Order: sequence, then structure tokens, then C-alpha cells
Amino acid sequence: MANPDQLVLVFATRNPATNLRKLDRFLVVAEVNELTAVICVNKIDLTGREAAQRQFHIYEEIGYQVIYTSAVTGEGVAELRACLKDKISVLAGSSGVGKSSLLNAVEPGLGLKVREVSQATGKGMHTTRNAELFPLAEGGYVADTPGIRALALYDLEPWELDAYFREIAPLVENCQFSDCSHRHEPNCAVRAAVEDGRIAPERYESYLRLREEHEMLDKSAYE
Ligand SMILES: Nc1nc2c(ncn2[C@@H]2O[C@H](COP(=O)(O)OP(=O)(O)O)[C@@H](O)[C@H]2O)c(=O)[nH]1
Ligand SMILES: [Mg+2]
Ligand SMILES: [Zn+2]
Repeated sequence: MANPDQLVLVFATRNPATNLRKLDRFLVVAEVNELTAVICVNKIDLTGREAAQRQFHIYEEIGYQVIYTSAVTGEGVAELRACLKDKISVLAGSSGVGKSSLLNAVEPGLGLKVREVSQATGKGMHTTRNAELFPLAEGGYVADTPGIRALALYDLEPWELDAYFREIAPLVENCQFSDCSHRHEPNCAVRAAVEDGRIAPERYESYLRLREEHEMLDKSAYE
């Protein structure tokens, strides 16, 4: 596939429940690959726009574009369409968040298969199998991926994560220790920012979890 210009990370306000850890992981993937990340929060018809904004405003605050949509009511679809215009975009997100529905709304005529939700389990069946690149009438291309949940961040040293959390990156030079892990060291600028609300606790939590994961990966590489 041609190099994409942007990664559109699709999440649902509910059904399936929002997984912010996953969003933070995707954002790191985007930063590592120097891809613009746009966050699309779908199914706002289920919660209302305000509730969705309360949940996602922390991402707007750190500079990501967040588009609030409903493939059912059409709200936000024009904004999403404008965002996709003339670019090569990859839509990523868990199955069931509404990626195919959104693309059908953006581009009537695509006729992408929307999965049926099983009445018995409430879980959907997989219908999107392989990534395909669709041309958009207004210009640009978009790929509907089968989900990039398998995306791991192998070639990354734990401390390199600092650079990929936008709000953490500029602070680390103020930590007392240059190899600060931002966990327990004295005079840590990152923890200070978490304590006085400049960094959202959820984001800090994601940072710590990803870092831990990388430390494990690092260790297992030598075993
Ligand atoms: N309420 C609501 N349901 C939606 C919305 N978008 C998609 N759905 C439903 O969510 C389910 C999964 O949609 P689909 O487009 O197949 O998701 P995908 O797996 O991400 O491609 C289907 O039952 C859709 O009808 C939305 O904005 N609001
Ligand atoms: Mg789909
Ligand atoms: Zn620190």
C-alpha cells in the first residue's frame, strides 16, 4: 500500500466501550511513524456529544484533532469527509466501532458490509477481512483495515516512549535525573505535572503501562 498521510483512529463512545489505553497505544504508533493521527469518536448518538467530549477533551488539549460522529444520524460526517479529502488515510479501530458504517456515510455508494450484531451475545461477527484502498469522490483514498490491534511497538527502548507522548516529551529535560523513569525518582517533572493537573492521570497511566511492557520485552529479548 502507498504510504498513508494519516491514521484515523476510530473509537465508539460505547458499544464497544471506549478503551483509552488502546487509543494511547495507537497514538504512540502514529508518532513513531510520523503519521498525523486524527481521533474519530463515533456513536455519539448513544451518549450525546457532550458526554463524548468530556471523555475525549484531554486529547484535544494536547493537540490532536478529534472528530465526533454518528454514522446513524450523520452528525460529524461532513467534518470527517473534509478530513479525508485529498489524503491517503488508514482507518483503524476495533471491530464494531463503526468504521465501515462511517465510510459508507462519507462515501455513499461504497457499499461496505456492515457487520450484524448477534442478538444473542451482543458481539458482532467479523466482516471486514482485508485492507482495501477506496478512492473518494472528493479526492483521496481511504483504507478500511481489519484492525491493527496486533501492532506492537517492538523496536523501541522504554525511555524512547517519552518522545511519543506529546505532553510528556517537553517536560523530561526538567527531571533531576537524565534516566528518570518518571515513577519514583525525586524531582520528576512528569510526576509534578500529573500532580498539578497538567498531564491527565489516564495518560500517565497509559505511559506507565506501555513502559512496563517495553521493559518486559527488553528483558525477554535476553532470556
Ligand atoms: N448507534 C450507532 N450504531 C452504529 C454507528 N456506527 C455503526 N453502528 C453499528 O455498529 C455495528 C458495527 O458497525 P461496523 O460499521 O460494521 O463496524 P466496523 O467493524 O468498525 O467496521 C453495526 O451494527 C452498525 O450498525 C453509530 O454511529 N451509532
Ligand atoms: Mg468493518
Ligand atoms: Zn521524571
